[in-house]
Amino acid sequence: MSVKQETVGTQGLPSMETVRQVLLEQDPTVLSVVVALVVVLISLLLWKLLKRSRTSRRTVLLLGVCDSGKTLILSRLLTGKYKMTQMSISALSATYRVKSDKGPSLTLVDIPGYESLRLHFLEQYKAAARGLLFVVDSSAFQREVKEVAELLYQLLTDGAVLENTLPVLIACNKQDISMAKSAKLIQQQLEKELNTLRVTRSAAPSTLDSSSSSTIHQLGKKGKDFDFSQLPMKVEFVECSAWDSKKEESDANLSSIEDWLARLA
Ligand SMILES: Nc1nc2c(ncn2[C@@H]2O[C@H](COP(=O)(O)OP(=O)(O)OP(=O)(O)O)[C@@H](O)[C@H]2O)c(=O)[nH]1
Ligand SMILES: [Mg+2]
Repeated sequence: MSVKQETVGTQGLPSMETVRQVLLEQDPTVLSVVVALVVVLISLLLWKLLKRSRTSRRTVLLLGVCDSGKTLILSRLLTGKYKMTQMSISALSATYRVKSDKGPSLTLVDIPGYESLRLHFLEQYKAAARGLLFVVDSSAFQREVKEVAELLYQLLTDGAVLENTLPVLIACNKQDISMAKSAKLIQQQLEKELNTLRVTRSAAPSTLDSSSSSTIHQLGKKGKDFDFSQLPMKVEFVECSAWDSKKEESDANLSSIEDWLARLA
């Protein structure tokens, strides 16, 4: 009776002492092989789980402040055609077949730029996101830099975006307009602005609605001036135009976005 109590734990399982003794009696090489096998199996399982979660997320969110050109870009990507647009008041979702040999499809979701709508739809779609297509009006950038940086800060410190290390493409749109800033200049100014923002944000208490499920995280490396390479996700900058106002036949140049979407899919 007393022997049974020593070898069997409270739940009818072998006690730790018994397991230890059995393991000590084994050949150490057999033991290391078993441990290595268990480690390999667990890693395989985790890798499969991670892969499944990535392949099940096939949505690309088009984000950006009002009037940056998200809806026109979506229309061009889907049909190639120019379309008159109005301020979006709802998210628009469509299937997009990427331009590559395999031709897998993605779901593109155009999130309205208007602030309160944008937050609502972002919460709704972000869990399914595979990547973010962040559209900037390069011709209005000087005027809008603060607003653009605030939205970008919110996205880059979002728990779901960080957890899935979502790739981000910053599409510097409206390059057909002569006043348009280059992608390089936009990147530099955004880095400066985000650097300032993270100082003010970390000093001030959060002003976010407490009902929001978003968790705000640290942006970039502490004690270093911010640059996009410090982020866990890949952030790329490209120039594009969804409309060429200078040409008779309204043309578009969205090949950089199409290439990114093909790589993402
Ligand atoms: N010149 C020029 N105009 C553009 C370009 N892309 C979009 N526009 C114009 O910019 C305006 C706003 O475009 P939308 O696609 O409606 O902008 P949006 O980002 O969807 O705006 P919200 O729905 O308010 O968030 C429209 O008049 C477009 O025709 C471009 O590359 N060049
Ligand atoms: Mg729109």
